[in-house]
Amino acid sequence: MKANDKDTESLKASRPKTSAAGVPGVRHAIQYSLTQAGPLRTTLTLLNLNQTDGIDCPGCAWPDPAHRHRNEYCENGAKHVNDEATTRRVTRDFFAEHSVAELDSRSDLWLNQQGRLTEPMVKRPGATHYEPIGWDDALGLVAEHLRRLASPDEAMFYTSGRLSNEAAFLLQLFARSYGTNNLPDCSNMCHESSGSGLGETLGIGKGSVSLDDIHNADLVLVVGQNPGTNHPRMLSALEETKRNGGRVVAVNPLPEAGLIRFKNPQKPRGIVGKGTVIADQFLRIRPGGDLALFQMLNRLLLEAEDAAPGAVLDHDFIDAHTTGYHAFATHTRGVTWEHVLAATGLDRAEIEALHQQVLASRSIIVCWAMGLTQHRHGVPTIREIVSFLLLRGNIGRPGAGVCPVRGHSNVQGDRTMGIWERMPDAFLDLLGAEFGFDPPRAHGYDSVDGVRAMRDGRAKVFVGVAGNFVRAMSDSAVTEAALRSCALTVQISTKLNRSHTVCGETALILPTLGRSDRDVQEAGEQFVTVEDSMSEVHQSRGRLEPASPDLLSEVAIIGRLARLTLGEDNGVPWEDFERDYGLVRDRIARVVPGFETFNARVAAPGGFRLPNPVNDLVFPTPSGKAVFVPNALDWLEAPPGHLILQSLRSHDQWNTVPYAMDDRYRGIHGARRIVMVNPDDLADFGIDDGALVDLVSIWTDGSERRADGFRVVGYPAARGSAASYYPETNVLVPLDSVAEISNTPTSKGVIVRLEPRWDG
Ligand SMILES: Nc1nc2c(c(=O)[nH]1)N[C@H]1C(S)=C(S)[C@@H](COP(=O)(O)OP(=O)(O)OC[C@H]3O[C@@H](n4cnc5c(=O)[nH]c(N)nc54)[C@H](O)[C@@H]3O)O[C@H]1N2
Ligand SMILES: Nc1nc2c(c(=O)[nH]1)N[C@H]1C(S)=C(S)[C@@H](COP(=O)(O)OP(=O)(O)OC[C@H]3O[C@@H](n4cnc5c(=O)[nH]c(N)nc54)[C@H](O)[C@@H]3O)O[C@H]1N2
Ligand code: SF4
Ligand SMILES: [Mo]
Repeated sequence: MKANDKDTESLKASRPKTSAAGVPGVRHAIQYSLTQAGPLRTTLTLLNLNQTDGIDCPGCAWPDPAHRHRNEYCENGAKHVNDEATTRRVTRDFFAEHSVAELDSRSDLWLNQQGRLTEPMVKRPGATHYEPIGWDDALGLVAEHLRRLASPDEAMFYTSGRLSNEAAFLLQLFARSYGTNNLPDCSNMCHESSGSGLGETLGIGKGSVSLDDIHNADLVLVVGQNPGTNHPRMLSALEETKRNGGRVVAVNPLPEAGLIRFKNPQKPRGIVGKGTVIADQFLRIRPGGDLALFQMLNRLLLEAEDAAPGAVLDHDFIDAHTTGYHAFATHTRGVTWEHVLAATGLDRAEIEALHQQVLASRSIIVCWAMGLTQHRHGVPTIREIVSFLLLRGNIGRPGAGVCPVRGHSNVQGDRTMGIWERMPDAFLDLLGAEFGFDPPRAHGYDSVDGVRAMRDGRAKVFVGVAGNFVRAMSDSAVTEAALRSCALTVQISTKLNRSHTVCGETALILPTLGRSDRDVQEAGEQFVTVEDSMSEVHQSRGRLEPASPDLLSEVAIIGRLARLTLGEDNGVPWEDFERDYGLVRDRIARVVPGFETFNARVAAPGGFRLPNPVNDLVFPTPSGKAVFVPNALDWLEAPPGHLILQSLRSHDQWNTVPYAMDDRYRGIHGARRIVMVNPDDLADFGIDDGALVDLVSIWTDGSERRADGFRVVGYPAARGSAASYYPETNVLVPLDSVAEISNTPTSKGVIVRLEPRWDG
């Protein structure tokens, strides 16, 4: 049992908060920052955070406004950057003191709190400890393993969205030059369903709106997203929407604090007053009910049009720019209230009230995140949302469009740079022509297929950059065994995490510069670039003294590894790229559409916005038009005595990394092994608030998975649902439980029962 399995004793649960941020938010951010980075580095990071010549926030992908405040960051952004800027260090003495087995018994929180990694370390076959190794030997060891593999497809290269554009471009170039498309990334577990659903219907897997659009929309639907914690500055944008007379509707199984009331810490009113009420309507939906909700909204639009022909739908738009309308309309008219009410757990009156808001709104935006994408039917749900917008011409118009809100700060950019196991041929053609090689064409492994391949012995070398794969992936026991079966695991990381303790026969930890670290190469001080959730590309420049003199940048590590693996004469000037990142950008400019004259344009303060053809009503689909897709209605049903469990983030964590044991807005303090359940469901089950239970998930093949020792917290969640934190609950998600088409683990739709413990 790991240490985080024993933390329920100190739980203090109080009433959930109804407002977010304001003074307490700022105080919490500064407190955490000071415990990590001390006053000097805290001041430096915060003064530079999200400024045009400063550090791009390593937190989420929410964009920066054109006119920036001196304090253009949120509580959590401050925590994320100072978690990286920490003055704590993990040295060779630390690894001599703690065996790998001992480190593996520590909690995720404890591992992260040890501080920044400082020099390359190796765990040799059979060894109990990591020991120091020089950079040349470390990279030579990886190259030797890679060259020995029977096929390049026995290796895989995982990344998270922390990687810069420059490093991401070089990583995919290296993987493809070496001969594989095995480039799984965190997107596979995150917004892949958005990419699949948008790609099929609009022809491009990205959001179409800008911050201005959000500010000027008549109606913004925030669906399956908790911005108060995960994209805090989005609340400032929604506040602006409201000021301009727009409305906001939240659709969520939980009444999330920031959506109900928001205190803007940048405005005196936000600090002293009661704050803005953000959501005009809140629909407490059952997890997985959103497809049904949007199908009914679409049916109601069709019926409203029948009643007042020409007054509701945008027929000019539908005729000129879409295909599939008639089949879609016929299908949608068959959707029944009975099914929709069962699927959503909502009242008919609530849905009709939302329909009235829709009718009253000329321009509509739908924003969403993991509450939609991490479901079996995530892709159909996104397609249904697109149809909802197409019906009234809410695409390619100011104040209207699709807004998948991305997670990691550069997750969208990494995909643009070619981090994808299925990049289209057009990209591979340009890449091959630029560097004089023939990139492999067969699709590679995504995250789920990657685990299957390691489990089955088809993949033997795992290289991870900037993430924590073993904790991020579903079916923890299977994923752990898969990684342990590898001949070599390599982690290019800033901080210690579980992927260093659950490792292959040989394991390497390669420490690297973070966003906040100054990056000086032969040609001088370097900056990198990132692309946010709204396709704005801009610079990020590290400002702090690096955590250790022995760190290499990601660009340097990837380039040196490529030279050692592929040989010096492989035709790519890796050494020049390491010397001057501008040379990497020159190549990106020639390979990636939209990046023409990259260096010149990214030099401008604030950078530039990539074009989204959809906004010019150009749809890069096979038909050249946006596509209405009729979706079979699907929703989640739990057998009697069971609940639909969603695994989500607390306010005090960055993905797999808890910063503290609290979830302030939800009124939970001192524990993470908790499960939030509606008191009426608890009464039905005869389980007391505060009881100790095991969570047991069931799967279609009859198998069960168990997570021990969770404290029950009565919570105003939708009936029939439960919520608990990730990564602790990943053990419950079967590897084969994935979204159709996107192959994303169904982290928000796990069927579980609560088994009371005798020792509770
Ligand atoms: N502080 C902080 N910020 C982060 C992160 C972090 O870990 N910490 N992670 C970053 C990353 S990588 C990502 S992807 C984003 C994630 O951002 P979010 O998607 O906001 O993150 P989650 O905590 O997974 O929350 C999912 C939300 O969807 C709701 N939900 C769950 N199931 C359903 C459903 O079926 N229907 C509806 N309508 N709602 C549902 C949940 O109640 C919750 O409010 O945040 C990014 N920002
Ligand atoms: N059950 C469940 N599972 C989920 C989710 C869920 O909601 N529920 N969410 C999924 C989602 S949306 C995502 S995005 C994934 C996240 O999965 P990952 O992206 O793999 O995980 P992170 O926790 O973001 O990775 C943290 C590690 O990144 C390293 N790191 C941080 N900054 C840098 C840097 O600048 N450079 C380098 N090289 N390393 C750095 C640090 O060592 C740190 O320990 O998890 C997924 N898994
Ligand atoms: S909203 Fe996201 S990008 Fe902006 S400061 Fe907060 S964490 Fe950073
Ligand atoms: Mo994510």
